[in-house]
Amino acid sequence: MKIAHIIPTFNEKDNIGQMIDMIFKIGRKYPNWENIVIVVDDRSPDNTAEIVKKYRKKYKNIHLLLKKKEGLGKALGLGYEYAVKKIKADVVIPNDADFQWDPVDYPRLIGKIREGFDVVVASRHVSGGKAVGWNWFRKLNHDISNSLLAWYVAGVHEVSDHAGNFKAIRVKNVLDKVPLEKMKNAGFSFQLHILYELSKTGARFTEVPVTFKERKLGQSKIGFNRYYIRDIFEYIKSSILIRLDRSQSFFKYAVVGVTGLLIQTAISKLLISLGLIPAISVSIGAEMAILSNFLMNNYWTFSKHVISGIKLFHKFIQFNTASFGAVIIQGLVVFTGTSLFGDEYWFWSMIFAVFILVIPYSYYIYNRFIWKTHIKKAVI
Ligand SMILES: Nc1nc2c(ncn2[C@@H]2O[C@H](COP(=O)(O)OP(=O)(O)O)[C@@H](O)[C@H]2O)c(=O)[nH]1
Ligand SMILES: [Mg+2]
Repeated sequence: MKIAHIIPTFNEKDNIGQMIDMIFKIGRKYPNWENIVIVVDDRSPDNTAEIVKKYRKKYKNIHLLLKKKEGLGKALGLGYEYAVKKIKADVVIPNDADFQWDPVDYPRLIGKIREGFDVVVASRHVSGGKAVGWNWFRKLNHDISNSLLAWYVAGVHEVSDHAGNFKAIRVKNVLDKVPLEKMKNAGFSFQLHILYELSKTGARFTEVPVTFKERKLGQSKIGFNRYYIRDIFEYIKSSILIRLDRSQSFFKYAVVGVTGLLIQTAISKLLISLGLIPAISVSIGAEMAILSNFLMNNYWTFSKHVISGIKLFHKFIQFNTASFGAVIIQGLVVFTGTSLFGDEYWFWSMIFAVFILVIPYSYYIYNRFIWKTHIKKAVI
């Protein structure tokens, strides 16, 4: 198994040598692993690169990529691309140079890859994981980016720790499907964006608890400077773009709903004009709309989770049952609305029921029970 360790560095001369030694030392215990270290350095003024060049004499499997100062995201993007295209690695493991994520944990991450997971995230937020030595500023910074932005705004729920660098990613059919060259993140929003891109490949995620320690030597790059402010804005922007990308299915679902309503109206009117009684006509119209909604949602809105064969019939029954829930909701709301405000309010009660209750209700049921789009999350 070819494992590419990607270490982005900016002024890490005191750490990088020890980090390289440690990665190879741990790797020696596993004869089937070929470990390769890729250091991506933004031409650090402290000459981190010179140390790496010295280490290249000690170990053959070290690659040094040098570039101008652009930020963590660009460095990681370049490292990932290099690992996939040039090294043709089986697994990629990014890590920081400063030992906050202890490299002794990497065999545990690989263990989960061997169990069949595709993305294994070293996590501070699963039972047994923690961060030590954080001041209020780092805590606030983390809570806003991780909980507020990544979880609630972006809606990335595959993992609970979105901000860290340390993880193991399978390359075949997972990382090699991610359009790395299109990722434009300069700063730490890369971490959230790559998780989202990986989720789109259908990857199986899991988290492994680890302790995030204090930096061994040197200084953190996080602090109030112009890069930090730029990175914060980029993080907010990324979170919103991810949410919009994910809500495409919601937009399609709304189009399907409106089409259904038109079909129901047209069929009901046609049958009434042919002499059928209104109650039966509207019922047939409604059932036709349900059928059209089901088929359009199956082949368009949720096309990535398409249902076919005999299951299609079974799901249609479920779908009809769920639609019946929507009928009940509307009936109850119209009953309450007209009892409170008078019969002439039937229309506004119905509109209220549809937009405030039925649309979210159906969308939830479809995602959760019919097309089961919710993520495959493993319990550890
Ligand atoms: N190449 C490169 N590496 C960076 C840059 N910013 C941070 N790093 C590296 O990314 C890792 C994490 O950065 P660090 O300052 O420790 O961030 P913190 O752990 O959040 O305080 C370290 O190995 C840094 O050297 C950058 O702009 N370019
Ligand atoms: Mg650090």
